[in-house]
Amino acid sequence: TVDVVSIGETMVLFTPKIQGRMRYARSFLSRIGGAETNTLIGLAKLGYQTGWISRVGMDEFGSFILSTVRGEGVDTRHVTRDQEAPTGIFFKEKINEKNVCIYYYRKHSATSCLTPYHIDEDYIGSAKYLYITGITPALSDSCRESIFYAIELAKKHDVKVAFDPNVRRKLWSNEKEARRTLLEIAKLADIVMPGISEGTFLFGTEDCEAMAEGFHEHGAKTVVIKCGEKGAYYSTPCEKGFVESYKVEQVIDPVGAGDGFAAGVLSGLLDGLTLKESVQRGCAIGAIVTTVDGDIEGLPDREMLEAFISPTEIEDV
Ligand code: KDG
Repeated sequence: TVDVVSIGETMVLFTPKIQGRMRYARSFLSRIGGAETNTLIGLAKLGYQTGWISRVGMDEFGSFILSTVRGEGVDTRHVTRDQEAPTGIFFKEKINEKNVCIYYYRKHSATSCLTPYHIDEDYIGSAKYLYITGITPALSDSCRESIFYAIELAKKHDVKVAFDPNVRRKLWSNEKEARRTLLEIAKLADIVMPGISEGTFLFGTEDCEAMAEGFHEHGAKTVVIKCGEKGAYYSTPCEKGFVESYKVEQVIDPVGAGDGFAAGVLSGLLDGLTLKESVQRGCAIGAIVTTVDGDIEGLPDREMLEAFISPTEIEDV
């Protein structure tokens, strides 16, 4: 059995060693990045059993991703390899502190060839949560079908569905289609965790309460809205509230904070914490992740998380 299972694409992430336009970069750091594995790795670091369903190429990048994700403690037995389609890659160009561009090379990638055939009913059925993001249904028709099939299996086996809409405009050819698909998944989810700008994209309002209502009207039971450095708003038919964020000395790289946040919320719920306490844990992990460069490198283990939430004075001896 697994605590949380997820389906999605992980790519090799190349970052130029210099700031500025990438055409002038001559050397790159290579790491991995993928919203779903970021969250699964975050959970694995806290001691949960997690499983990843995906497809990578039969190439060196596929091997790199598999050994990294497996090395972080995530079960990769349900990741298949495509003989023809390559593993996706992407680049993060830092033009200056405020201006970062993402370039995807993932069209027709191995993950976009994922189909419902690659999804194992018993595996999904053995989980406590199925974690979905809005990235996977945007990759291809067969990926979208796979997501709806996995949700159907989760419902059949009483597995809770958690959903982060994770809007990536570059991946959708049509905004209307994006909204329709994401709201359809939200409707089927037990818990929805959008960023505030995603709530605005879906409901055309910047007000957390109004967007939470929008999600509730669409059938989502629990809504948690991430408001960046301000904190997070949570809402169910019985309770609502706002949790302040944790302050950090310096934000180094905010990418991956939302995925860390999801790991925190899900881990809290798995530990039997209240929704508010789980959201507080999400805020803590989101904040920690921003202090380290890279998507997964900043995800804390229990000890680091404890030390961040309740720092103890170190006495001089
Ligand atoms: O949440 C971080 C992700 O956006 C990043 O790792 C890349 O998964 C990714 C994507 O598809 O954009």
